[in-house]
Amino acid sequence: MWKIFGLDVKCYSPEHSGSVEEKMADSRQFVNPEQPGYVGFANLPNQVHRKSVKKGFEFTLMVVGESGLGKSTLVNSLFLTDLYPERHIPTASDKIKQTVKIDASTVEIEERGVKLRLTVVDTPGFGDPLNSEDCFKPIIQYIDDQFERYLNDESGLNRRHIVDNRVHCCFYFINPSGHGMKPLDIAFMRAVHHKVNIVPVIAKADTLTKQEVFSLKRKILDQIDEYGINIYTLPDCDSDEDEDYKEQCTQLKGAVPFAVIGANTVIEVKGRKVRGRMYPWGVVEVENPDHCDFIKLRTMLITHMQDLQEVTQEIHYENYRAEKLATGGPMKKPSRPRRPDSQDTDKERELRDKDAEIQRMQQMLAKMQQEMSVKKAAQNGDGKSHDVQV
Ligand SMILES: Nc1nc2c(ncn2[C@@H]2O[C@H](COP(=O)(O)OP(=O)(O)OP(=O)(O)O)[C@@H](O)[C@H]2O)c(=O)[nH]1
Ligand SMILES: [Mg+2]
Repeated sequence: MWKIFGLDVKCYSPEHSGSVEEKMADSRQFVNPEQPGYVGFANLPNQVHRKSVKKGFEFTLMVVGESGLGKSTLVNSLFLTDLYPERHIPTASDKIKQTVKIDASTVEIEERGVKLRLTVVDTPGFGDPLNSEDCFKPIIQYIDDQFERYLNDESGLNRRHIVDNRVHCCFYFINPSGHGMKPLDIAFMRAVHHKVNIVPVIAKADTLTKQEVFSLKRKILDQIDEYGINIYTLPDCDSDEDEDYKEQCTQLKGAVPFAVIGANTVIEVKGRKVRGRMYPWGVVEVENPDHCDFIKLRTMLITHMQDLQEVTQEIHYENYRAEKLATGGPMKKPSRPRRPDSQDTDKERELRDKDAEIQRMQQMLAKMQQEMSVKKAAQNGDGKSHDVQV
C-alpha cells in the first residue's frame, strides 16, 4: 500500500500481483455484460437512446400564411392536442383591427415514455395589412431573436441546460384558390429561407380536385425553382436502407408541397371514427392518404425531426453565428474600464491582452466559417441544397 497525496493506493506489480483469492474477489465485483469476444460498443446506440429519452426532445414549429387558411386547425390535428384551448376566435370587426401578433404555445406531449416539448409559433393574420411586406418583419425578428437568445445562452456560464427555442421548421401555407404563390409568399420565403427550414403546404386541399392539386403543385415547384427559393429538402436515403424506408422517402419527396386538410371534428363513417369534414355530398377524411397529404406531412415531420434540428444547428444557426461574430455580436465583451489613475496592474494588462486575443480568434473563426459556407454553396450549386448564402 502506497500513500500518494494522502490517498491509499494499491499497486500490483508484475512480480507481486497479489494472491489468487484477492484477484478472485476483485473479478467477482464486475460482471461483463457482453459476450466474450465483444468489447461492447454495439450498445452505444442504446446509451444515446436512453439519454435522449431521459432528456426529452425540443422542437419548434412555426406556421405562417394568410389569415384563415387553417393553420391553427392543422397544428391541432397534427399532434392530436388542443394547443389553443382558450382561443378567442376573432369576429369580423376584430379582424379589421387585427395586427400581426406572434403567439407561441408550448405543450409537453408524452408518447410511450418519450417526451416532446413542442412549441408552435402561430402568426395570425399574416397578409392582412395593406402594407403586406411589413407583416413579415416581426416573424423574421422572432426567428432572429431565438437565435440571439441561444447564442447568448451558449456563451454564458450555464451551458448545460439551454432551452432551445430556435425555429426548426416553418410550414408555409399557400392559398389554394390562387394560381400558385403570390408575390408576398415569394417575398416571405426569400426573406427567411436562409434562416429556417421551409416546408410549403397547400391549405384547404378539399377545395380542389385531384387534377387541380396536381397542377398547383407543379406551378408552386416551378416558382420555387424560378425564384431560387431554398425550401427544406428531404435528405437522400442511404443505399443500404431497407426498401420500405426508401419507398416512403420517395413518396414523401414526391408529395412536396403537401396538400393538406385540417379538421378538429371527429365524425363516424361506416362505424369508423375519423377526423374529417362533413359536406352534404360526403365526408373528407384528414388522415386518409387518398384524400390529402396530411399523413405524409406528419410522417415527414416526425421522421425528420432530428434532421430538421441538425440543419437548423449546422446551417441556419451557424450562418447567423458567423454573421454575428463578424460584426462583433453579443460575444463581444465591453472593454474593461480603466482605473481613473490609469495605473494598470500587471493582472489588468494581462486580462486586456487576453480579451483582445479572444476577439481576434473569434473574428478569424467567423471568417473561416463564412468561407466554408461560400465553398459549400458553390459545391451544391444546384440551388436545391440546404446550404444558402451567408
Ligand atoms: N374547407 C376547409 N376549411 C378549413 C380547413 N382547415 C380549417 N378550415 C376552416 O377555416 C377557418 C379558419 O381556420 P383557422 O385554423 O382558424 O385558420 P388560421 O389560418 O389559423 O387563421 P388565423 O389565425 O386568422 O391566421 C375555420 O372555420 C376552419 O374550420 C380545411 O382544410 N378545409
Ligand atoms: Mg390561427
